[in-house]
Amino acid sequence: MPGSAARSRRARRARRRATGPAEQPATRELVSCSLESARQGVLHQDYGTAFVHYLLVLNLAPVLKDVASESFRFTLFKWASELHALGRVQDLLGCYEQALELFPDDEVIVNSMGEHLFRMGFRDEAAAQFHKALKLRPDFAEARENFHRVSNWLVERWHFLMLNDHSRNRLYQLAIERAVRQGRTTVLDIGTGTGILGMCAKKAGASEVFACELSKTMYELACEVVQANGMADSIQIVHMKSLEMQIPRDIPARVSLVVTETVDAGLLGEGIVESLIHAWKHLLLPPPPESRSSPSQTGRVIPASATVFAMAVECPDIRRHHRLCVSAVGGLDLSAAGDVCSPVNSPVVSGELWEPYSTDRLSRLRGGLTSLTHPCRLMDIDFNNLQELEGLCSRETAQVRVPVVEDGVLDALAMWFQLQLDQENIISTGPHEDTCWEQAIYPVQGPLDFKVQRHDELLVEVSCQDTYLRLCCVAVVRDSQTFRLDGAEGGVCVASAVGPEGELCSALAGLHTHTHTHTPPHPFTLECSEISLLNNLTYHDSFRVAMDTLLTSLGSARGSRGSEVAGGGSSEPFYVLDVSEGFSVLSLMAARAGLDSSGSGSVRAYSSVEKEQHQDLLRLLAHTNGVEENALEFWLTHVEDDSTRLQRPGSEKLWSAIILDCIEPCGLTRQGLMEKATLARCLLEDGGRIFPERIVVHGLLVESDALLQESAVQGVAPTLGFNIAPFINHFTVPVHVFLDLNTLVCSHLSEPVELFDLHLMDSTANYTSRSTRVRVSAPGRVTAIPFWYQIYLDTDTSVSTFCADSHWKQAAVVLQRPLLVNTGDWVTLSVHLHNSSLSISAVKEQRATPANGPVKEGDDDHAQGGFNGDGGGAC
Ligand code: 44T
Repeated sequence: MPGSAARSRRARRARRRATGPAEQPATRELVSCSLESARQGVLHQDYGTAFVHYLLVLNLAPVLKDVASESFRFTLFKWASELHALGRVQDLLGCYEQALELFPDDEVIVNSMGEHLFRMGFRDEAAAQFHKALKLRPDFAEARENFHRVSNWLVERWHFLMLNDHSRNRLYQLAIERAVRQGRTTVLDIGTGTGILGMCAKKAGASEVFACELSKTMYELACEVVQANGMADSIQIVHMKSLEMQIPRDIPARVSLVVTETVDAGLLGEGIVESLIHAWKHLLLPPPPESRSSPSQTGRVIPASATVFAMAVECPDIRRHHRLCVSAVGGLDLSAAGDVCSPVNSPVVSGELWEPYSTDRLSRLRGGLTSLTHPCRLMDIDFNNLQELEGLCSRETAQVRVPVVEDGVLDALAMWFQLQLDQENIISTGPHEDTCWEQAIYPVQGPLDFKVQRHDELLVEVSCQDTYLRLCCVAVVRDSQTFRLDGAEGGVCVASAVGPEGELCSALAGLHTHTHTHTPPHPFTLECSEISLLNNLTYHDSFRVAMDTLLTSLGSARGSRGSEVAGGGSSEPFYVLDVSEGFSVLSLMAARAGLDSSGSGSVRAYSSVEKEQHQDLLRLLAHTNGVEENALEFWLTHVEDDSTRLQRPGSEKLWSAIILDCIEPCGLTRQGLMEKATLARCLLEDGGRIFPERIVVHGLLVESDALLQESAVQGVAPTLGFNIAPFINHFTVPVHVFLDLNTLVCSHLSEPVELFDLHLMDSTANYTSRSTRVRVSAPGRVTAIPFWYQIYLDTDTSVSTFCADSHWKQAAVVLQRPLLVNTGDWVTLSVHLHNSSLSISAVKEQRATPANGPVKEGDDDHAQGGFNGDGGGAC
């Protein structure tokens, strides 16, 4: 956090001392004048002036703190939001620092400062504020919700998975014990996380253990854990990236063993090659020469090496997230969009460094997959060989031929690896292993109507670029002819080819000859969730139906009004606003619907799509769909304030329809949704609508160990004998997002039930709490309540966020203390709405005494979970 405050704080203290006690008459006079100025400031909404005067008053006369605290807070929040809008970040933080000097224990100010820090991207600092606010008042719901939100960012969920993976923990422990036994007793743990591997080394008898961790939150957590395990004096942890470590500043001398698990699903994405090159050059003793020398005088790395495997797959679920699979949606022809691609397989993304793969568990992909090749060993990497590591970064791309064994659409290369920790202990992240690991998925771009065939060969290029391992299927070899998939020179075959080659040829030629007049030099890039949204036919078709219905009804209403007034139809267009986040074609669909609905009038569509490339794509689609330029406008971009965003230009005019984007792809309602709906309602013309008009939340009871594993370190047994769980479990969040309920390993303990209604059109129908009784249909442990939404565009048209081609994932409240239930039991699910955020709790009803009503079985038997998005969802 900006640490500029110390000097001004000293100056303020000095000023305060010089001013003298508040009892002096001159001071009293000043205090009362200033207090009056502060009040006037508030009255005239001059919050900057008011804030300065309040500061003066409360510094001079602290006795007034009690009476003035409310107005002071109000002034602070108002002034802070003005400073925020003006981008005066330093001033804003300065105000909060001054406020906290006066009210260091005011949890509301502390929490609010955290919210500003979070918005500015200072996540660690924000977390510290939320944590502090919670310590000050443990039942402070907003601070708790904020803490959960930031926890998701700070402590990634895989930390829980890794700590719950006993076999992985044990294998690392065995390898470390072996190395220490052999005499490698000075150890550095790179990327220590919770400190577990460093503690293993110490416990195994290492004489000196050092550790580094680049995440501040994880570093602090590691310090806490190491202390709690009585090793604070024997493990020295530094908060830095290993690449910045120096001898003797950070560690006294070179070590004989580096242990690290800085590997992601794509093996190299956490920068292990770079870290180990640096470690070999600066932190490790030299490797053992051919002739055996004492292990204490030489260096070694755990893991010793890795072997990379890959196979080609056909998988509709991967396809719909990375390629445009439909040629039209909701009456719009999309063919002009060309080869839309996701950032993951985009050839160029302006200046940004994207991981060239996404990650998922192959076994959990919706609809399964078909293996088109056998798993193929692509490369070996020796982490104990500096020359090899250096060569990897500079080495030319390696090419591997992989035989196709099954016919199918080539959607992706899936990759995993084996980590040889040492000669005896091996971890595999393969799809058939029972581990916590996901696999890396490299989507392949190519024509959708083209299938690879048995006896084809794939040419796969393997390289190491920007710390990532890149796999690219560059060509298909069929009957000794090579057909390039990457558009490289000399690849596309002659047009006269016939038979199977002809088919392949024309498909590939099609890939490279998308020469629409407007096609840009590079394909359009959309987020995976935006591509799967475009592929969601049901969603767009439903909108089309609802939009047509609305335009027809508005048209006929106007017609009858027009005939009363002027004796004819109205030429005033319908104004439709789409405030969807990210890329959306709904505005264009509305404009297009205006063209189709003869007689009902034309539509002026307003899109809030922000990115230039997205606007270009919409303009292009407008053009190819016959929508005139002036029928589609872009605006509302860069406006923070919703009330301004929703106001139509020429504000006496009103909207015929406002399309709100209610549910984030991760499965949560958008923040501020109900407030936005309230604003939107006031801006509608007579008979106008908000889309959707209503959202119904559904949920069910399930038993799922998989979800528990991701949410907290399970069980009471210490992890490898260490006390870690209580510390990391502090970052447990009650709501899980981005679930795929279709493939989640779980058993259903009840039928789905309706849990809550959100009325966006009819404010009078809204309520804040609702309880629903759910009958248990199978015995088990209720560990989670997954939930999803039925989105009603109007009374007759709805879409579910839990359907086959949904671009939405689902979310679930996870109960850390499961409810033990039997068939026929009743569980009461209570949902509460607060600030557009829903929270859910589950209580088992006691069987024997139904007359007593629901009984809570201890504190944690009710799940507390705010489920509301934070806008940070990613594919
Ligand atoms: N997750 C895999 C990736 N670090 C593991 O800050 C497997 C994902 C995964 N510290 C599901 C399942 C799984 N110097 O805390 C992190 C990171 C830190 C460093 C100091 C460095 N050079 C680095 C590099 C990274 O190391 C810790 C572990 S990284 C492990 C990544 C369970 N989804």
